[in-house]
Amino acid sequence: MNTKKSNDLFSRAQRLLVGGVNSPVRAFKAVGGAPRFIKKAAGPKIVDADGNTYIDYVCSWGPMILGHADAGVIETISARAALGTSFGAPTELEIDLAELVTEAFPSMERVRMVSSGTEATMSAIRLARGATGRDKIVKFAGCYHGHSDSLLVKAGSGALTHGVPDSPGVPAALAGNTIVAPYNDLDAVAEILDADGPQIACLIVEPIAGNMGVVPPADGFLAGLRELTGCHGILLIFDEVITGFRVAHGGAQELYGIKPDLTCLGKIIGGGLPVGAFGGSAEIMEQLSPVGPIYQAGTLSGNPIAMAAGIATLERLKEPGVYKELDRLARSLAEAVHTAAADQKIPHRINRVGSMLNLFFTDRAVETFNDVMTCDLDRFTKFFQAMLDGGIYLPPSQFETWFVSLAHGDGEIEATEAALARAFEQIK
Ligand code: KE4
Repeated sequence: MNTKKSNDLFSRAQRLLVGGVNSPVRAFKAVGGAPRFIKKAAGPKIVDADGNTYIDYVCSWGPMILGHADAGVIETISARAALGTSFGAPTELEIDLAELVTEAFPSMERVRMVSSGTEATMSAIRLARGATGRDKIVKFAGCYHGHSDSLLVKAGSGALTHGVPDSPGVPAALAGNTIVAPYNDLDAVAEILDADGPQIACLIVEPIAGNMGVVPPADGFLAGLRELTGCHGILLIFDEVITGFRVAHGGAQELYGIKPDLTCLGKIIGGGLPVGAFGGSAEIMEQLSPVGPIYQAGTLSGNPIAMAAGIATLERLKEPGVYKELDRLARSLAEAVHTAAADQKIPHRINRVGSMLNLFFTDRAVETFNDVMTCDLDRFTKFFQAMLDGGIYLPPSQFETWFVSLAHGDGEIEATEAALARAFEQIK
């Protein structure tokens, strides 16, 4: 496959953009080689600078659930742009998107729009700390909630895993307020809350982990978190930046029937443009400025074009049968991967919830972060490169999620089957 233009662009990009990218995972460091520079996309496919076409299962890390360059979304964006791009003043569009969000997420009585998932989770944590008067938070190893300081924390040594910085630049004093628990381990959470409960403002969780590969919640895990946090006056925050409008119209909280105190959204609700949101009960949310004292703000929050793209996307996701079709496509993809791997007798596990899935090279179940870390990452790298050469664009890291869109169809699955057969033959 000729990738000269991408390689040249990568060299040129690195002269000005750190690592040649504006978000680290795009640099292909986990899988090697130069990233493909994308020129355009339509439906389930993306085209790189050299004109190579790929079936895309990254979907911009989740937002492109309708497929790329959806005609309705593009028309909406174009028409809206002609009326002005940003006013720094309220617009009806923000109300319209908030209504679509709260209709799907009844736990969100009030919403605040922001411009990224990071802003949503960072602001929700500040709100939880302000509303409870407590400083500590709990997160889970392997879960990613964006790059705000309190969340770039890894488990420290010591029994209760008080956090230490997971990046230079995060003050140890701040990281020490983040307690890191093992995902799917309710006993560990109970122990942490028994020890530190009165000092803990919130517990933030990906209700379906999508940033260690896909790891679904164990039976009873989410219900257990709901009960434990409730007993300690701790706010339960569902980070549904990936799962919101992805695994069900009302996200994981609809799928599992759990009502969090705060919900964070992103990705899909912007339809490919920069939108994040957080929300919860009026009682909690109205402690935010300008009603309450807890400050949060943003120049481009509620940007009219981003709102319009989100509205066009969420309107389509209300159509009957959407989630059944997404599930059908993802199931077909998972079956194709399993068949091809089994044909070559390659040990593997596929974790899937609705239209988010992931492949691990292992002979055991993948139910915890530790399970993920025992998987064969070298084999994943070889698989990724073989699939890329075969015209299939997967996330360039084991610790991500594959997505399908409504633009994917049986033709894409069949083409992927052929690429899978070649790739597993190559890496067996
Ligand atoms: P953003 O700030 O990237 O919009 O959202 C942060 C975030 C928050 N919560 C969850 C569950 C997330 O998955 C993310 C961001 N996801 C990554 C991919 N797993 C974005 C890709 C990237 O970092 O370039």
